[in-house]
Amino acid sequence: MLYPTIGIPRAGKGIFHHYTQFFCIRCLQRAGATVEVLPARLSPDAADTVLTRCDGFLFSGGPDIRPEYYGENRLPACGESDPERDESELLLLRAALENYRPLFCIGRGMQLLNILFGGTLMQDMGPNQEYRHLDLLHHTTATHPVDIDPDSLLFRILGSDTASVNSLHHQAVRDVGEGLWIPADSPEGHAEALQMDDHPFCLAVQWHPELMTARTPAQQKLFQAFVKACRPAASGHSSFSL
Ligand SMILES: [Mn+2]
Repeated sequence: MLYPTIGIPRAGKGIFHHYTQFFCIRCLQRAGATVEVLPARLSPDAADTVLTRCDGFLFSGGPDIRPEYYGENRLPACGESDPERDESELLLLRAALENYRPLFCIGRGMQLLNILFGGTLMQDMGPNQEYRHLDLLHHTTATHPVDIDPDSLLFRILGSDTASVNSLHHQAVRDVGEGLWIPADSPEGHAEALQMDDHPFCLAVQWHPELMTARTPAQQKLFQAFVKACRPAASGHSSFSL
């Protein structure tokens, strides 16, 4: 199939989350995908139906995930959550993993992946950062560097062991989920990407490539690689090559 169908759960509340999702959809379409925006509330049966229609899934940015999902009480600095979106997306992400669908997890999506594998988050990174990780004003600009592991999927896609990325997060990975590892980090050592090796294609980044492509065209390569992995002829839903 020339134009794979990629499912993206609807952003739900928050105008900025809709804004970032719009850019995700545009980047996927430019990479040659048909995008299906999925209902924000999915029942298990609806998730099964969606799996038959979609070749891959993109989990986009959004509100803080309920800390109860990683065994913590909510701290005052944790942002408001959308419990229904948390539940729906965890259900769909689990189903997509079990069915070997290619995945692209951005921002909140990366944190969701970590939690699904038993990882935890810092509920708030606090004000004392060497680099400002919540920099909404410069959301289209590369504001902090990341180091990229030469053995990672990210390195294969970007062709470089460094990158400069935007940063729109106040939470970060604390404990990495079992089966995941950190292929890219910030100078202070915060996880800026996650990788799981036991899956056809799972790309997870903390930054927002969808907002960067105008100024930093190389970030569009992430969408191209993902869409390529979603073509059934290329992936067979079981393996892929770049
Ligand atoms: Mn960052």
